[in-house]
Amino acid sequence: PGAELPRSMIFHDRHINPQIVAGLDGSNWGLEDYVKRGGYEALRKILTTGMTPDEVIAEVKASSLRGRGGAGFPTGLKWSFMPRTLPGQKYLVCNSDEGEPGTFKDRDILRFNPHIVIEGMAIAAYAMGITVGYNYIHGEIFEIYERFEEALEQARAAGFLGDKILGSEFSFQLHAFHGYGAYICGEETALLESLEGKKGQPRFKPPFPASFGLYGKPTTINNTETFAAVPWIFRNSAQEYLDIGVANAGGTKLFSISGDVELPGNYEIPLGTPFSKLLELAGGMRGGRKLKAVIPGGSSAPVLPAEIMMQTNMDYDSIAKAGSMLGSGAVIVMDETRCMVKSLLRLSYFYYEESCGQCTPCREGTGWLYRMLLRIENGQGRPEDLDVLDSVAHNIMGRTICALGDAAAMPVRSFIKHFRDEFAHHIEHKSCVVPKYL
Ligand code: L3W
Ligand code: SF4
Repeated sequence: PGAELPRSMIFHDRHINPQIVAGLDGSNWGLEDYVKRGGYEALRKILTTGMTPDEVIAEVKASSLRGRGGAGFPTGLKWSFMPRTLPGQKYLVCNSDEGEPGTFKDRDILRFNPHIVIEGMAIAAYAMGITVGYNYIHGEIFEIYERFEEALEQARAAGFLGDKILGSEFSFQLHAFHGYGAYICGEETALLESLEGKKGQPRFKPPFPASFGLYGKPTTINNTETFAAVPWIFRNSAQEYLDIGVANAGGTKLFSISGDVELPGNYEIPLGTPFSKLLELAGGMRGGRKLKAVIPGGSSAPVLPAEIMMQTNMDYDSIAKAGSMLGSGAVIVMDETRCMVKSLLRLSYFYYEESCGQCTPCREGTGWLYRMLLRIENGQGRPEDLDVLDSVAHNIMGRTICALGDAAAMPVRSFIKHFRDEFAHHIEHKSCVVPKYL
């Protein structure tokens, strides 16, 4: 499917589904195969042609690459925040602590193509005058961590990492760090705390990591997929990258599709591709059922009804205009058999469990949301509950240290906004609007 789309930058095939993933038996992830695919050419080009760090940052800016971890922040701009000429230690960190429900792209990049992340990080380190980096890998995925360690050894032995890389004056030491498996450690400042060996709790921002990061030193943190996108830009050009996507968001993006589709999996497609095309790539709706709703950007993003999604393109601005977020690109597809109360209850339980407990609105509010939804699901809902739910969610938003508070509130507000009748039916009739066997 999708043969007319441009070729993948990250995988051999743009269209990764469980069959293709199974076909990649893991034997071609190593250095030799990566180099055969053109790997480390971008780093070599930069170091041997005398491209300056400023030129590297300018090229990333021109590509309109935006952060793939959830916020979509412009990568070149973030790199330019690093006070490069300031004396003292600076750090580069890769956020591979993928924990957002519905998201499973970074683990596949690290599983099938770890060197592309190493090359992207080395280029970033050169651009920002950084000599030490860490890849913080989600604590529940052991084999990825082990593979990354192996890839690091290969890169060091071949002179792509370490002192005086490829005979240049540039040195970069990169290390893998196995995280603790808590969702909150994916929040950038909690990740830094955790990397320092402390409890993974978010810090107040500002100061941003660009000025006060790891061990209080200037630090740049990017997502795994963001680093993985960098080598292609330099092997080809910023303009070509930009041309693939849309005006202010260049390139392709990996979408992790889960839920009620025939072929759940990771799909790499150009930003701006219509959602309907993505659904088609994923084999369409499972069993030919009707599409009911989609969470387009991981569980923190507001849910959208089918009518809106089918008219929307998969890029940051289009999804924002439709009322949601592209987030990390995790597309959760729900068909007509899904109960919206039960789905929201499941999501709310997640945030209630994962709240780190530092701020009252999040610590208490996520529990209130969960318990009220449980009451409705169990047939004990009260008529005023929907307004109370919305008001609790409203009062969490913008009043917490990190984005987890908003992430817990946004699904609640959007589910009630778009599917209020279904919630009201649960409360009034103490039963689900979805027939048990469709
Ligand atoms: C220096 C400034 N740096 C912003 C940096 C900042 C960060 C980046 C974006 O949340 C979202 C969240 C989740 N000087 C700066 C500056 N920065 N202004 O730019 O910052 P921000 O605050 O917009 O976002 P964030 O705190 O990084 C991330 C959403 O992503 N999300 C979460 C996904 C989770 C995963 C996962 O598990 N892998 O992806 C999904 O939608 O809700 O809104 O680096 O330092 N003036
Ligand atoms: Fe912790 Fe929640 Fe506050 Fe974030 S918003 S710091 S997860 S209590």
